[in-house]
Amino acid sequence: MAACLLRRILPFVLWGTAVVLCADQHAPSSRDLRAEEIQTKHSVIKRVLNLDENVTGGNVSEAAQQRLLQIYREDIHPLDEAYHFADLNRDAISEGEIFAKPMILFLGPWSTGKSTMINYLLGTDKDSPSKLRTGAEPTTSDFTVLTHGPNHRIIKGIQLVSDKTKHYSPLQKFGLDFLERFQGVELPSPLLERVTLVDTPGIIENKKQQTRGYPFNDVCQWFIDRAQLIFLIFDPTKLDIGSELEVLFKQLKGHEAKLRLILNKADTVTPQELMRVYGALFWSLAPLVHEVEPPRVYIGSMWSQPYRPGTMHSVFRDEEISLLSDMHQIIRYQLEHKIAATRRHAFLVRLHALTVDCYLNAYNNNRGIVFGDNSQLWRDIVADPKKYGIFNKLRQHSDISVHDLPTAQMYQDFFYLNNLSNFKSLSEFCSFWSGQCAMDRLVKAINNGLPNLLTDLRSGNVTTGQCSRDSGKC
Ligand SMILES: Nc1nc2c(ncn2[C@@H]2O[C@H](COP(=O)(O)OP(=O)(O)O)[C@@H](O)[C@H]2O)c(=O)[nH]1
Ligand SMILES: [Mg+2]
Repeated sequence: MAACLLRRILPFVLWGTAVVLCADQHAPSSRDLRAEEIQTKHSVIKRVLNLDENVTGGNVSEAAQQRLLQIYREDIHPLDEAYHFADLNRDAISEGEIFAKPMILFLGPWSTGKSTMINYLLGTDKDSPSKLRTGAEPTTSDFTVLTHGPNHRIIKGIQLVSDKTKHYSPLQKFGLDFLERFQGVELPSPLLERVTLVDTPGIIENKKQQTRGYPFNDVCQWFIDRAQLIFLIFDPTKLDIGSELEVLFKQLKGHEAKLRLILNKADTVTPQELMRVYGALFWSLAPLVHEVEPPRVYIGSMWSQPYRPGTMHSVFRDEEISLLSDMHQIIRYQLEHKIAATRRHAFLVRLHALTVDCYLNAYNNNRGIVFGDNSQLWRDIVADPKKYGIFNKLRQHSDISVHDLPTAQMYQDFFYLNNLSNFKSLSEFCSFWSGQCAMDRLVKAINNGLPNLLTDLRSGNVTTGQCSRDSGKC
């Protein structure tokens, strides 16, 4: 009887044991699952940002880059240099900056996951020597510029600002204390072949600016003006918006198009809490962001860890893909952005050259005897340009908006640095032989050269060595 029973049960027992053994062999451990999830997260970054593709943009973009450089050097730079545009302190950008890789700036309160997110994007979160320091306490006290290089290398701020091949020399004006807190990190990375990332010290609301030893907000402004994309990162458990952040919001005015808000570490709260925080974030931001269309807010957990159970995995995943696509657009359309930035620069250089010319004309038309001391007259013009109709003359140009006009204060500062005798009037920048003037070339670059380059780039119609359509030069 017992033998019969055993014969009947045995196949089931053996089958059951086999299933258990098989399951043991093939079921991935929770560690494997975590590793797999992390790997998937990294492969999504690679796929969406196209990091496996060759980085050179092909013939069209190289030819377009050359044409842009030609327009910049021949049509824009001569007046930029002659009228010391850089001293005006009005969004002055150098050739190096125009042709640099797009910059992505990470801003926000401390411990919101800025450095962790950079490590995650670069894949330096494990034991890489290039890993940025992270932690629950305020860990980042430096502005760190991450760029591509053949090997891991740390470059001190003082070295960065004196390197002519880079374009950080204007940062010198923020003083030695700042340079102590400024550094570059070079590392081989396919992402850094495409963009430059800038990590910043967190905003600490209870800390006075002066205790930093340098003008933190002014330094942020320098980077804000130059970044192509700004990630302002928040932590859902610490949404206090204090005075330092308020100042930052004011500084972001006019740059809303490149601003993205990230509600990071969203895995630290429950879905209900997250919804409440999302609403609160918008509420706090409303008076600070002066745009009809509010900036895009991404929600997620941008780090190399699996999503926490019980949190909104699929939402985080989709949000992360959208954010990466946003970054990819910046990389893909960088030449278009460069052309637009160059055109804006050209426009400001023109406005500046016309303004200085108006000051010069006002001086020449009002001065008395040829060899007399006219320094009082000059001081009067600089102190009260309205009396001499300087800005009214600029308004006579139909293509200059009143909203773009400079202020008298800007030119008081400018002429404090620059003597009148530094400048020649615009009429002196005309060729005796061809009759062509530098201002005509600048206007042609703004109205024809740069817009045509954009059109040709979009239609894939740019070739190397091609004559610039307007200047007729090769
Ligand atoms: N739960 C969770 N913690 C995170 C996330 N991102 C970063 N952290 C942690 O938050 C802390 C602060 O991160 P850190 O990158 O130093 O913040 P930073 O001061 O903004 O650069 C660190 O302990 C990180 O491990 C995330 O998405 N989820
Ligand atoms: Mg940090």
